[in-house]
Amino acid sequence: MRIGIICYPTFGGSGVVATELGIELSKRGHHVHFMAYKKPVRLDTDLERIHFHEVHVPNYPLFHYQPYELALSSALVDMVRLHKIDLLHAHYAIPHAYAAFMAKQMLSELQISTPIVTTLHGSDITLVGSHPFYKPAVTFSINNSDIVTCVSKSLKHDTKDIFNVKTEIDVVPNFIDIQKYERLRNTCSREQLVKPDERLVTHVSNFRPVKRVQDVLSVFAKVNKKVKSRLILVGDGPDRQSAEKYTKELGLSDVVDFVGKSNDVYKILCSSDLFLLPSQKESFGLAALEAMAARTPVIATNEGGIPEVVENNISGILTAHRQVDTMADFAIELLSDDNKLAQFKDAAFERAKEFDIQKIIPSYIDIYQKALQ
Ligand code: GMT
Repeated sequence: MRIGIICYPTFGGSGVVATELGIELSKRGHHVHFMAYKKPVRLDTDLERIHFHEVHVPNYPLFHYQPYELALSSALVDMVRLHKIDLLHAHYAIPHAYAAFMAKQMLSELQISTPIVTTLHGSDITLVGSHPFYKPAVTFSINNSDIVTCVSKSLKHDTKDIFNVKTEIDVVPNFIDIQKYERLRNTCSREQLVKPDERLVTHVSNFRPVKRVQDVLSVFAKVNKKVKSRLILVGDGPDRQSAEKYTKELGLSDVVDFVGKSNDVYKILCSSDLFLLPSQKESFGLAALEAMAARTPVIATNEGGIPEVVENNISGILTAHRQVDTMADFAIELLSDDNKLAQFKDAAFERAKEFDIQKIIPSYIDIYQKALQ
């Protein structure tokens, strides 16, 4: 197949999932054409059958907002025609599913039929998409996709709850390449990050308010009083500055590192003893799954799709959100008990294996074939 993937090129989970999906499809002999305003951060364009097309939006002074959707839908039409693309897979409803629909309409005037598969990722539904300014367009985009998928049962439920959805929604969970994690295992060097008697706690996110980075620090402050430990926060976003300020106020600057955006989180995750994800809402929690694939148990909230990924009291511990004290107590208990921690680490990895890319990809291939019929 010749598949066009439209995604965000940033560190967010939707872009990562789209990229890893495309790479695996290319390994299986499909031609994958990515379309985004920048090369996706995890995309290696030297790979065989992988192509990247950058969407340019000409800057015209008349426009207060440059019309990205227009440029994207025009670029999609060109790409489909030039590369004989069989179908378009839009990751994130806004504006990708909408632009894909416009392209499909333009192509149908040229007697070219281009099915659209849309994957909803979470914030496009629960946070941004449900805003009254976007809701009609998102509803329209969902209802006019040939096939719609969601990354968790919880997100499917939310989508049906928020929008007047007429299309069936398939749940296809996110995935990780477990073999890659296994291969990287002997490159892990914990001693570079922590002293032998220290525990390492980690958080990875885009520092948006929904991630509750402040709770990460509050939990860690309590943990650090009882357990010799360090905290590494990976990522960047609107709450980073206030988080750094809060770290100073807590007097934790010597044991907390903000390392910014990174494409190489594995080397931190594989050295970690605990991953914290106290999000207020999370449709799936790919960051937690990546931590588990690196054998790191997770303390998270039981919000959204997280319980579909992390099994409470087995591969991690789940609490209601804002329960900083409870999270800290669980973290102290886990980090103070070598046997229990080892058990949780093994369980986290076992759970991650269930989301191996090899198990999930066939669902997407079936969906593509169904869309093409
Ligand atoms: O979490 C974010 O803020 C980024 C966002 C994205 O679109 O990249 O993540 C969403 O999609 C990920 C991949 O499917 C999921 O793992 C995240 O849980 C989801 N984020 C939210 O629902 C807040």
